Amino acid sequence: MPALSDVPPSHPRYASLMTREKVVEGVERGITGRNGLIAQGRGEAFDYLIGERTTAAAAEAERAAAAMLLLAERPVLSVNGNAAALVPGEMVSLAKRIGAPLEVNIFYRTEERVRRIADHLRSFGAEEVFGEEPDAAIPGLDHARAKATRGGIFDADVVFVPLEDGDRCEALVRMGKRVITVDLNPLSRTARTSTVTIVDNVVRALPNLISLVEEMAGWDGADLAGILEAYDNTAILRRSVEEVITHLARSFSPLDELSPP
Ligand code: PTJ
Repeated sequence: MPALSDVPPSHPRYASLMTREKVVEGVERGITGRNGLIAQGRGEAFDYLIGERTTAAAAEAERAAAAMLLLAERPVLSVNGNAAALVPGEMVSLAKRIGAPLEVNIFYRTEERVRRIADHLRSFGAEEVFGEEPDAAIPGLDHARAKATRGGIFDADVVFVPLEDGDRCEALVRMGKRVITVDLNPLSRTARTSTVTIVDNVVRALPNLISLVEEMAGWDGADLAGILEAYDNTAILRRSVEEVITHLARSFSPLDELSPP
């Protein structure tokens, strides 16, 4: 495969190749786990199925997520190896806009990788990064995966956790937290367990969320609460699956033309 610099921006798969390259770079820098490459591959496949765009259902979930983050009393943004490789500056920027800390919270935990991710976030201007000295455990998870920090995820009322594992997502919800996730697979356990599921690529979802939070920052609390009252995550997931079906049906006709008589 050619180096990224050899791929012209006009290449039809340029954005997707750039994203892939960032995850590879994350692995080389010890920020992203090797399993992150597999997760990215799965994500790419689902992104292809939705047409590599923010669907109407995802846009609605992003609006609900922005409202939930703005209404939260103790929001925390969780960062794993893939988010750190793909959207480090955006995570820091979103954290600043809503006055939330970040917490490094990784599935395949090594202390070295936690430290590298935290340093990486600080290099993008993050002021408050938890995760290097966990002092609490999320009930119902094994030791390494349970690690959390008081004042961070452990005490949060709303946790924004892109690309989360299903077990941990369920454990956070059991603790009474509202969980916002970004997951391109609308059928995953994480997608079905979360309070708000954004079925979008994290590289599109974060800039969208930043714009929405900026737009909605001055809104009345009652208007933000109204968005959440009207929000139905199961309906959003159903619509996300329908978007895949519609997109596939539309893409199928050119294949028909190619097939031999
Ligand atoms: O850094 P760590 O140790 O915390 O590990 C992070 C990964 C993501 C490797 C770990 O949590 C994991 O194994 O996740 P899964 O179970 O593979 O789930 C990842 C989910 O994220 C899958 O449903 C993918 O479709 C989805 N996904 C992958 N890339 C993206 C994505 N969703 C949104 N944007 C992406 N770029």
